[in-house]
Amino acid sequence: MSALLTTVATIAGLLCIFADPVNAKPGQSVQARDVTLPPIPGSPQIITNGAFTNATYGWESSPTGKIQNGLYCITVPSGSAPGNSSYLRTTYQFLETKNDVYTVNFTASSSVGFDIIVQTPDPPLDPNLNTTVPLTTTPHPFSVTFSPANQAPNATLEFDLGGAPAEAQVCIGDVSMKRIDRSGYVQFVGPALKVNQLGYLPQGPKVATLVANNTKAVTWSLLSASDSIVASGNTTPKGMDAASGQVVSTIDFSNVTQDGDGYVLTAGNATSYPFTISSTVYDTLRQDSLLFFYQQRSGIAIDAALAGSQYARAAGHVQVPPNQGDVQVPCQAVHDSLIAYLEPWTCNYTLNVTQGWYDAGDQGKYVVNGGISAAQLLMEYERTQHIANATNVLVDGSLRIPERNNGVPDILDEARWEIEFLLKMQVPAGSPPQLFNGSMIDMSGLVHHKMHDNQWTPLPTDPSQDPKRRELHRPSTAAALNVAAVGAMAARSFATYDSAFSQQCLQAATTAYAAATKNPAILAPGTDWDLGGGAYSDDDVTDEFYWAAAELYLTTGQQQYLTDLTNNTYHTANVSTLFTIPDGFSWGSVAALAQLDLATIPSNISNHPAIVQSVLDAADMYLAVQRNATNGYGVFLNSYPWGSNSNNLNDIQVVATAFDLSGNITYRDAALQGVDYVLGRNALAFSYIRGYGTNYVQNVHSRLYAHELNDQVPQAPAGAMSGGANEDASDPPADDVLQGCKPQLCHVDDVNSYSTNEVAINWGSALAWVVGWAASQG
Ligand SMILES: *[C@@H]1O[C@H](CO)[C@@H](O)[C@H](O)[C@H]1NC(C)=O
Ligand SMILES: *[C@@H]1O[C@H](CO)[C@@H](O)[C@H](O)[C@H]1NC(C)=O
Ligand SMILES: *[C@@H]1O[C@H](CO)[C@@H](O)[C@H](O)[C@H]1NC(C)=O
Ligand SMILES: *[C@@H]1O[C@H](CO)[C@@H](O)[C@H](O)[C@H]1NC(C)=O
Ligand SMILES: *[C@@H]1O[C@H](CO)[C@@H](O)[C@H](O)[C@H]1NC(C)=O
Ligand SMILES: *[C@@H]1O[C@H](CO)[C@@H](O)[C@H](O)[C@H]1NC(C)=O
Ligand SMILES: *[C@@H]1O[C@H](CO)[C@@H](O)[C@H](O)[C@H]1NC(C)=O
Ligand SMILES: *[C@@H]1O[C@H](CO)[C@@H](O)[C@H](O)[C@H]1NC(C)=O
Ligand SMILES: *[C@@H]1O[C@H](CO)[C@@H](O)[C@H](O)[C@H]1NC(C)=O
Ligand SMILES: *[C@@H]1O[C@H](CO)[C@@H](O)[C@H](O)[C@H]1NC(C)=O
Ligand SMILES: *[C@@H]1O[C@H](CO)[C@@H](O)[C@H](O)[C@H]1NC(C)=O
Ligand SMILES: *[C@@H]1O[C@H](CO)[C@@H](O)[C@H](O)[C@H]1NC(C)=O
Ligand SMILES: [Ca+2]
Ligand SMILES: [Ca+2]
Repeated sequence: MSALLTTVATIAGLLCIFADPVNAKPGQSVQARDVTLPPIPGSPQIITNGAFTNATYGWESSPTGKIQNGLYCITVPSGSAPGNSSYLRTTYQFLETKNDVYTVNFTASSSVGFDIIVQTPDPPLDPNLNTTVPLTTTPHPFSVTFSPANQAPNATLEFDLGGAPAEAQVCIGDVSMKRIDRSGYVQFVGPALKVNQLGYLPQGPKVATLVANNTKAVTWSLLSASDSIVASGNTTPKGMDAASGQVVSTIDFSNVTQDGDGYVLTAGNATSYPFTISSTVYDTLRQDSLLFFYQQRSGIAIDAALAGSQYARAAGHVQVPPNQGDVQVPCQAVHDSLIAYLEPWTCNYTLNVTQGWYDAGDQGKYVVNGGISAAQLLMEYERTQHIANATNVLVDGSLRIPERNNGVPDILDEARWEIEFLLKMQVPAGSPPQLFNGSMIDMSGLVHHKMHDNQWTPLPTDPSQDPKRRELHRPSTAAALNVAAVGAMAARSFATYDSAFSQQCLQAATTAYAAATKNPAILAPGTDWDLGGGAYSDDDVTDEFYWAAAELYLTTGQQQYLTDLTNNTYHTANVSTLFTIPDGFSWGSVAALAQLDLATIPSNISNHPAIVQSVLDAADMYLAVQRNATNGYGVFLNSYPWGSNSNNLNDIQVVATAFDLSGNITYRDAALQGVDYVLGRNALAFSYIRGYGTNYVQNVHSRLYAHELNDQVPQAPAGAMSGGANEDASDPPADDVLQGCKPQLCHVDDVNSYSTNEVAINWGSALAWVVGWAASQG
C-alpha cells in the first residue's frame, strides 16, 4: 500500500481554480451525514499588516520604501539581475502544511512594466510558491493559489523586484494570504438506493442496498430503460450497517437475467443510478485495469496512439535533463542515510534502474510493492493456464501497449516492464561490502529495497521534468525475497515465450534467495521515511521466505525449496494467521500468496489437499464477514484501513480462488457481490474506479493526474482506482471534512487527500486480478 507515502507538493507558480469539492449531481437528493462535525478552524488571515495600515510593521524591503496611498512603494534601480537584490518581504509565524492549499492576493503596479517573482523561499527545499506576475502602470489585483510540497514553518513571503528594465517605482498593497476554507463542504452520499453502477452479470447475484430509516419492508421495482417494470418485490430490512451507521435494507433481484442497459431500481422515494445487465459487463474494465500500468510506466514515452493524446508524455527518468535518474543511480547520500538507518550507509556503485512502474501518486519505485503488483498480474495470467474453463483473453494484441503483436500475451508484457526493473535492483555479484549495524558485509545478490527522489516533488510533476536526485536505498532481505518469488513466477510464465528471459529471471531468483538465506534479517526500517519516499518497512520476513520458497519450488521442483517451505512456520499456520482480516494479504504479508499458488499450480507437494482446504477455510472466514448481520453492503471488510478497496479486492481474490478450486457456486456469488462495493454499492453510492459507473472518482491523488490543481494535466484515465475509505484518514482535506466520520464514509474526492484518494500499483493489481476473474464469469 502507499499508506506511508505521504506525498506532497510544491506547486511552483501555480495559478489555479478549484473545482467545487461538493460532488453533487443536479436532480439527485443529497443526504447530509448525520454525524455532528466539529467546526472547521476557518481560514484566518495569515499576513500581518498586509494592507499597510500600521506603517511598515512586519515588513522589510531593499531598498527601503515608504507607504503611499496605502501601498508600499519602493524605487527599484534598473539593471539589477532578477532575483532578490531588490525585494519586499514578510515572515509569518505559520506552518505551511504540505498538501494543503493557500491563496495569496495582492495589488501591484510599476511605473515601468516588468515581471516580478513572488516566492515563499525555504532553502534548501524548493519554494512552495514561486511564480512570476507581470506588473503594469495600472494597479492590478493578483491572486495566486499554491499547494505546498514541503512543511515550511515560519515561511517568508517575498516579492523579488530585480530585473526592472529602467528605474521603476513598484507599489504593492492589500497583501492577503489564507488557507483554503472548506467549512461549506457537505458530503454527497448519492441516492439512497445503492447499486453496482457498472452493472451485474446475467448469471450472477444482483443485490442492492437501500438506506431507509425504518425497519419495515417496502416495495422495490426494477425498471427497464423504457420505464417498464421488469421485476418487483419487497426489501429485506437489515437494521444498522455498522461501518456506515446507516439503517439499511437489501434488495435481491438475482433472478432477473435479461440483458439490458439503463436499468434502474426504485424503492420508496429513492431511484438508483442506472446500470447494465450483461455477460460482458467487466470486459472493458479488464483491459482498462491493466492500461493503468502502462500509464504508470517509467523509462518509456507514453504513446498518444495507444493511450490517447491527453496521456501522452515523454519518457520519465531516463537521465535527460532535468532528470538525474534512473540510468546511473547512486546510493543514498550519507547525510540522509544517517537519518534513515542511524549509520552512514552508502555504496560506491551506480545502477541502471530504468523501467518499472511509478508506485502510486508519487514517482518512487519500491521493490516490495512492485513485487506484489507484478505477482498479481502473473497470477491473473497463470490462473488461466491451470483453472478449468478459464482462458487467457489478455492475449497478444489485446491491450493498447507497445508490445502488442510481439507474439507474447500482453498481460505478460506489462508485467515484464516491472520485472525487468526488479532484476536491475539486485546488488551486482562481487560488490564491495556495505555497512549494516556497524559491520561491513557482503550484500551481493540482495536487492535494493527501493529507489526514489531525495525530496518530495510537487503535484503535478511530469516524470520527465523531475529534477531531483534519485537514490538507491539499502538492500533488504524482504526485497531479495520478492525478487526470488516474482523471478521464479516469471520464469514459469515466460518459459514458453522467451527462454532466455525465463532463465535470467530464475537465475536472479535463486541468487536473491541464496543471498537472503545468508542475510536473513536485513530489515527495511520505519525510519527510512519521508525523505522523498515511503518506508515500506517490514519487521517480519518469515512470510517472504515462505512465498519465495513456494514459488521457487513450484518452478524448479527442487528439494531444497520444498524443505524450506515445509519447515516454514506459515506452512501449517492457522488460517487466520495465513490470511488476515481485513487484509487478505498485502505487500508486507505475503504468506497467503504462497498458499494461493501452491493450491492452484500443479506440483508434487504432499499436503496439497490441506493447502486447498486452507484456502477454502480462508474464504469461509471472509464469507462470515460478508454475511455479518451488521454488514449491509456485502463488502469483505470489517475495518477500513488505508487503501481499503485493495483489502476488499484481495479478499475477493481469495474467495474467487476458492471457487476456482472447488467449483462451489457459493464462493462465486460471494466474490461477485464483493466486487459491487467498489463500483458503487457502498454508503457513498460512489464508484472508486474512474470512468466506470455514473458517480465516479474525479480527483485522485497523483502527480500525473493532478488536474484539480492544474488544468493543463488530465484527470486519471479510465480504470484508475482510488484507495478508498480510510477510518484513520489524515491529510489536509480529510482533517477538514472527515472529522468523526463513520469508517465507510471516510473518503473525500480531493487531489490532496492522499490518505483516502491515492492511486497505487498494488491496489491496481488487486483490481486487475479481480475484474479479470469476474469477466471470466460472464
Ligand atoms: C503596529 O506597529 C507597532 C510597531 O510599530 C507594533 O508595536 C504594534 O504591535 C503594531 N500593531 C498591530 C495591531 O499590529
Ligand atoms: C523560481 O522559478 C524560476 C523560473 O521558473 C527559476 O528559475 C528559479 O530557479 C526558481 N527559484 C527557486 C528558488 O527555485
Ligand atoms: C517560528 O516562530 C515562532 C515565533 O517567533 C518561534 O517560537 C518558533 O520557534 C519558530 N519555529 C521555527 C520552526 O522556526
Ligand atoms: C482573494 O480575492 C478573491 C477575489 O476577490 C476573494 O474571493 C478571496 O477571498 C481572496 N483571498 C484572500 C486570501 O484574500
Ligand atoms: C432515524 O431514526 C432515528 C431513531 O428513530 C432518529 O433518531 C434519527 O434522527 C433518524 N434519522 C434520520 C436521518 O431521519
Ligand atoms: C424474481 O423474483 C421477484 C420477487 O420474488 C418476482 O417479483 C419476479 O417476478 C421474479 N422475476 C423473474 C424474472 O423471475
Ligand atoms: C417521499 O416523498 C414525499 C413527497 O416528497 C414525502 O412526503 C415523503 O415523506 C417521502 N417518503 C419518504 C419515505 O422519504
Ligand atoms: C539502461 O537500461 C536501459 C533499459 O534496459 C537501456 O536501454 C539503456 O541502454 C541502459 N543504459 C545504460 C547506460 O546502461
Ligand atoms: C466448465 O464448463 C463446463 C461446461 O460449461 C461445466 O460443466 C463445468 O462445470 C465447468 N467447470 C468448472 C470447474 O467450472
Ligand atoms: C568501493 O568501496 C570499497 C570498500 O568500501 C573499496 O574497497 C573500493 O576501493 C571502492 N571502490 C571505488 C571505485 O571507490
Ligand atoms: C527448520 O527451521 C528451524 C527454524 O525455524 C531451523 O532451526 C531448522 O534448521 C530448519 N530445518 C531445516 C531442515 O531446514
Ligand atoms: C459482526 O460485526 C460486528 C460489528 O463490526 C462485530 O462486532 C461482530 O463481532 C461481528 N460478528 C461476527 C460473527 O463476525
Ligand atoms: Ca504482446
Ligand atoms: Ca512480511
